[in-house]
Amino acid sequence: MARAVISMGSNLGDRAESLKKAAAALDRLPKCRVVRTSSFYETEPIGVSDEQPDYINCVAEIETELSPHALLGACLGIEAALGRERIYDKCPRVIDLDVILYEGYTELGEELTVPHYAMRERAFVLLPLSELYPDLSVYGNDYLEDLEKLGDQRLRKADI
Ligand code: PH2
Ligand code: MG
Ligand code: MG
Repeated sequence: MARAVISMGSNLGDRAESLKKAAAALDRLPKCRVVRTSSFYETEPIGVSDEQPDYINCVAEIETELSPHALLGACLGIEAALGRERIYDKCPRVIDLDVILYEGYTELGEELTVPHYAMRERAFVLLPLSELYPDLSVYGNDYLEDLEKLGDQRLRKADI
């Protein structure tokens, strides 16, 4: 069994409901169990080139026997089942599930990059992650200093 962290985001439709459905779907996967999830945060869009609605983001820690690539495939399947449409890069979405960390595993690949290529620049990932790992030391990676530099990103706990 390995631990892994999935980052979830939504900025279309009933955002909180989509995150809850995605967490339930992750928990229902064979060889996969959701151990704990962070609070939900309402977050401004980061790194997008157009006007977009705010997101709701959270992270979930899972325990899994799926390989990193099988887990990625399962996440893409859940996104499709919840109605995600890919119209252009970083377009608004009903649900996005990213495998951001996987215990004992790193890869810099076309299909999958672990740790996630942009997580160090994203308070919407690091702040929820700090609820699960208060010192932001996760599977041998340290993110506390990264989060300290992101004070200008606007986000707040969602009232759900
Ligand atoms: N996802 C992106 C790009 N920008 N911004 C926020 N606040 N939340 C996201 O989930 C997000 C984003 C690409 O996946
Ligand atoms: Mg993403
Ligand atoms: Mg994604």
